[in-house]
Amino acid sequence: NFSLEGRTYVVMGVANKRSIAWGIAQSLHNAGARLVFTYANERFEKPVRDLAATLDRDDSLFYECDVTSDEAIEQTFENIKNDVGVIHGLAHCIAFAKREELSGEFLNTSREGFALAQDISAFSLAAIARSAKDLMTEGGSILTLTYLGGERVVENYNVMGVAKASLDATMRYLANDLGKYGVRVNAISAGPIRTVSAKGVGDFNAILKEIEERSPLRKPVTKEEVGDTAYFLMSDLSRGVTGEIIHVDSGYNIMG
Ligand code: 0WD
Repeated sequence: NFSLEGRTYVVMGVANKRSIAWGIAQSLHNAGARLVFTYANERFEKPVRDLAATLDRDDSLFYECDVTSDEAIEQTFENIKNDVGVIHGLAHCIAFAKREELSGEFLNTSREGFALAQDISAFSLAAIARSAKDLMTEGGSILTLTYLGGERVVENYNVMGVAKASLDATMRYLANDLGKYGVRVNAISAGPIRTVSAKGVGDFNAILKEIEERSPLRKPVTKEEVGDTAYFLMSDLSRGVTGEIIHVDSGYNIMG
């Protein structure tokens, strides 16, 4: 049975309807899951609640969680535990880098910008996993979103590429730590999708065009395609998969 009925999943990082996190939320919802949303600050509360209201069920829950704060993370999962008890998975769809460091040369990255990108985009997964694991008493699946720029040099991706490399390694170490609790940890490496975060990356249009011209499928991926792979990773269909990066990128990563 690969329905997610009777299960609860936390989705972190919905900013608006274009967010990849929203594509994931929709796929999990369509599979029958109950959803718990977290957002960075009160600015996102209404947009997230309005989006969730378009789903045909009304038991979603909402929490503010700025992942730069250990206290906020601990408190959020304490609250989720009190309100729902058990969770079956979590999607970490969060990243941040200073806009001025997402173009030009990586060489110009500042100490502070480097640390900030690592903190929000990579360390947060470890901090969240530590708190979320206590709610995954029936086993679980943790999923993060990464990008090819962590495996190779992608023009302009710079400090975020280094943060994604760190996120990928964080994901693997967590997979090893949490496997004994029946918790799997994986990443989806998504192809470029036009979102608020993507707009911060220099010459994003050129990256998209390259996918259209050179990827095996000759078209950019959609957040719905990423969402359906997320559903697979959250379901028991993927029960033998952990520590893995699945590329949902129209096959672009195989091209030389
Ligand atoms: O092409 C793309 N869009 C790709 C994105 C390709 C491959 C991977 N990804 C990754 C991103 O790096 C990120 O990890 O997917 C993830 C989701 O990104 P997205 O859907 O492209 O972007 P967006 O809709 O902007 O959501 C990212 C959200 C933030 O939105 P804002 O507008 O605030 O930047 O990350 C959240 C926030 O909701 N976020 C935080 N959440 C909690 N605490 C924090 C924070 N401190 N900072 C950012």
